[in-house]
Amino acid sequence: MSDVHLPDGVRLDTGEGGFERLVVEHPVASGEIYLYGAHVGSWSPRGVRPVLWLSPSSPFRDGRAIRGGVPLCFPWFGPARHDASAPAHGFARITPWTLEEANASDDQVTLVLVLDGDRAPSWHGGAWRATYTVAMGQTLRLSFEVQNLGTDALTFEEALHTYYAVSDVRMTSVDGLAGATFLDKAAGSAGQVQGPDPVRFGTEVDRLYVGTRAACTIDDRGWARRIVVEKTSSDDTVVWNPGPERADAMSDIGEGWTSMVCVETANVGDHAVTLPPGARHVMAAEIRVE
Ligand code: TA6
Repeated sequence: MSDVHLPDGVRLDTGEGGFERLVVEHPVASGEIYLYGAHVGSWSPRGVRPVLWLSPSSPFRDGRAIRGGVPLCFPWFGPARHDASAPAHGFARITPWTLEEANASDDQVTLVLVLDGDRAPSWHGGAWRATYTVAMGQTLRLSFEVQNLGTDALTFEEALHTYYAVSDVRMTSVDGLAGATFLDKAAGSAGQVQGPDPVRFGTEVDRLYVGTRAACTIDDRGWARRIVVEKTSSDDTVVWNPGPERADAMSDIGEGWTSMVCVETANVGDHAVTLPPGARHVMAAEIRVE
């Protein structure tokens, strides 16, 4: 158990799978964050239906990533290039984090979680520190900082692999990427350019939009709501929905593919971050519902 003082509106309890979780019940918002993976599991501004999708069949087991919410991908995205046996999307999402600070104001609850290099000493000699600040209010602010504590340069990839809840993905589109170049992982092709139309769904969509800092809007016609995702210090955006066939092969998604879409704030591939010794980098996303 953490010895950090918890303000009114925040409690620590045991969630799914026996994992420790911070529960936020505040006049402006409610939500939860698992210490395992510093995983934001839910967030709802007061009076608004849940903004994030969390799979009802998610595993809550050591070594497995929670399916849904906001998996934090770090220090690599997708399969590790240096070691085929290393966990996909990095170890941060399957490692317990430590609560460092918890504050509440009239407008929001702010929780700061840290992951120190000694939790994964084989990577960069453990000479690094990650700090994740989650502010829940009318908006959700996710701020991910990495600090290089070593004497060599530190290179990493990162993504806030956010799963949004939608009425039906087939009645949902994503705006904001017109003109951006993308790598289409589902089709296995690179160098395509998004036309003026928004991204639409129905079959598998797995796209890495490169070199875009634009805000995206998830336009959900079924629930008549728009979710706006603004970001800072992020050069890439990933858009993912597995579609029916791929989802069918994923026990923790299945029919759920119609209820979710991922729009991810990222720095990956050519936009991996390199930090000189002593430097730090902060990538952030700000999410609101209109
Ligand atoms: O962000 C898209 C993606 O990299 C897809 O390729 C898909 O595999 C998805 O993430 C989920 O990955 P996971 O390791 O959580 O099953």
